[in-house]
Amino acid sequence: MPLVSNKVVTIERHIIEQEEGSDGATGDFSALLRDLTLAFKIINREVTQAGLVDALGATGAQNVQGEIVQKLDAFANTVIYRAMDHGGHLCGMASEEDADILPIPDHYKRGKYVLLFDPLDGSSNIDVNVSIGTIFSILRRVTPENTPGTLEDFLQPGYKQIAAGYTIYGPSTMLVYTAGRGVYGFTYDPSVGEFLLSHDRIRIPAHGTIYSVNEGNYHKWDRRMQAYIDWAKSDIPEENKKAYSLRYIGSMVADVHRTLLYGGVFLYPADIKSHRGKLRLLYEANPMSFVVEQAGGRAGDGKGRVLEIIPELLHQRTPLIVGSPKNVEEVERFLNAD
Ligand code: P6P
Repeated sequence: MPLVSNKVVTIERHIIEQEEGSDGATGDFSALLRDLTLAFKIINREVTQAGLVDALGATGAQNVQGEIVQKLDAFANTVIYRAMDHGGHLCGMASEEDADILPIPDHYKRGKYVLLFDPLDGSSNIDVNVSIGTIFSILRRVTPENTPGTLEDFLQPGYKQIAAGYTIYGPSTMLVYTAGRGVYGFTYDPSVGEFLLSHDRIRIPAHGTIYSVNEGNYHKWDRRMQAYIDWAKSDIPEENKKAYSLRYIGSMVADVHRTLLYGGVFLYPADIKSHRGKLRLLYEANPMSFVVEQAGGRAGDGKGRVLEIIPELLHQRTPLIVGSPKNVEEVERFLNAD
């Protein structure tokens, strides 16, 4: 992916240029994304300093998922809510960390969008300095304007998203997003405090030789998924196929980001313990699927397209197979075999 070299394009400038090109743009959406990038800058500062201050470790509390809440999870959750509650663009929010939807305080104007987010995905890796990330998804409300957002505004299929993306806090911090007109990557330059366009119109390779899955769950998978994994890791001369490489970080944002740039496939299948898999549909699978599809990739749950799943619950989970189109087709060929 050629880095943008001769222009300094901040994400603010990029969003405005994108808006100028789209009909019906009101500037509302660009203001919303600007507020969101402020939250990412604050989270980035805390994440990069976590080892130096008492920000590592757990809070001792559990979230709605029954997972131990890390201090940085709670911090990121609060930062995003406070950055977004007063801008007048949202009528509600939903977070992985909270059981119910988060209302906009009555004294603030309510807008025409809802925001769903996983404030710090992969947070179990925080204490060992592995890349983690924030995932976000934006939908247009479907209930009457100027009223509090309701669950109906959130339980929409992923193809209704108007924007989605993630920020990965790694060796460098990058924001990757799509608003349905291609995928763009912005690398954070802390010396100027700006996200600068570094990956213009990201396209996922048509095929890759990396598969990314937690093979520790192999014995819990359906035999068809086991057959795919056995095939993926094998040299098959008669098919002119070399063994694929396994790369698994255990932080979805990092694994999907690598898949987006290098190609291949990331999988979190259903298993005999978790019939719907582990990943959440609304604020993990849907936003990542939107980004990968916009980059020319595919995203399925083993039966169909992730973005066409009709949600029933805010925190429902889904199996996920996402990546290069040819790699996802390879998996689906095994899952649909007799
Ligand atoms: P496992 C992190 O907790 C997460 O939600 C995703 O970021 C990641 O892909 C997955 O769980 C890892 O789960 O079961 O392989 O440790």
